[in-house]
Amino acid sequence: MVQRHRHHQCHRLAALLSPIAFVLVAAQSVFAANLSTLDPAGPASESILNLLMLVTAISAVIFVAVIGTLIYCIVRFRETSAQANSEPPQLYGSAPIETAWTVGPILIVFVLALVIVRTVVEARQADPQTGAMTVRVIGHQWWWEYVYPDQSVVTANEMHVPVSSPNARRPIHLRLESADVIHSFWAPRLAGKTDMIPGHPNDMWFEATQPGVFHGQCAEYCGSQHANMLIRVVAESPAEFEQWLAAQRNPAVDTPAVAAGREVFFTRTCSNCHAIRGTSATGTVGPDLTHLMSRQTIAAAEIPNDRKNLAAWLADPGAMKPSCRMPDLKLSPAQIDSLVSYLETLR
Ligand code: HEC
Ligand SMILES: [Cu+2]
Repeated sequence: MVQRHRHHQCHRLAALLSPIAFVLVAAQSVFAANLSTLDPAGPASESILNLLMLVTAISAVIFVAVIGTLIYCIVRFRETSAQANSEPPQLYGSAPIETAWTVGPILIVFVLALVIVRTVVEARQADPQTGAMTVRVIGHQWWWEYVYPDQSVVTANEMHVPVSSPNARRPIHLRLESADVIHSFWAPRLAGKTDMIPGHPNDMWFEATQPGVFHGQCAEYCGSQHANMLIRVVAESPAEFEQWLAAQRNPAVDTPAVAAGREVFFTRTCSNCHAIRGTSATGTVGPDLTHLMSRQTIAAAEIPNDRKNLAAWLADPGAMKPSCRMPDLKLSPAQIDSLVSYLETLR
């Protein structure tokens, strides 16, 4: 009996602590994954953080005032034995108090509305005229296509941008589109989230003021693999970025040693869905593979890009990303092996 009781308390304690533990673990992983709105890496996310801090500060003052008054009243006006059976003086209506608690909240809401509208307007017009570089972001179930129209570059799942500094600002303009359903682009350390609506392009602007790989997440439920539609934004020095651009612009190299794998690629329908510039593969259903090996991950940042994972992906994409839009093409182990060798030359 005692045993059971102890056990029970243990459960209670666990039940009490588990939400706290959950929040702590979630917070820790959000920071580790480079996803925290509390750690801005550019002016767009910074203005959102300022707004958050202001709203939190106002809420904290209200919280302290209300709870403080409550505690004061509980202590100050608690029942003493002398008054046990008598009613305290009753109060009916008070014009000053009622005016105060009507006008106060209206003022607070009004001030908040002004500040929020200002932040939203600022975010919408963040200086497109200072020569922002445009990147078209096209959401697909369940991966990201990145097109740099003025640089003639097409890539997938990992967007590269130059770092912006006060004397060499490099603002980025994202043109947000969708190939199928509604998605939403959100890399919290860089900017707020904006929906990607089929047939209705949206725009957003950001600057990355420090180098790094900033993570993000599709923020609008878009089907079964929505949770595995992750974003990677690689912010690098302008020189590194120019190098990356130049490499991406090149067509794929043709390596005679992997002709067997190349043959499989063109006979097993891969080229219907994937493009490899410099070859006759021009499919647009799946990610552009011209420089596949320049990316650290595949399948929307889900899976590290290495030989083992590429082979597993080709053996059965659905096993790694259930119900994804790439079918199991029933390749033989030998075909997979030569295909992976070919893919590995796409640097
Ligand atoms: C019916 C269209 C279709 C065919 C055919 C197809 N793929 Fe795919 N492929 C896709 C789609 C869609 C994705 C993205 C899946 C996701 O991340 O949700 C993809 C992803 C990939 C990726 C990961 C790319 C990245 O950057 O994430 C590789 C590699 C790949 N396919 C190779 C191949 C090869 C090799 C073949 C031929 C054996 C092939 N695909 C056939 C549609 C197709
Ligand atoms: Cu999505």
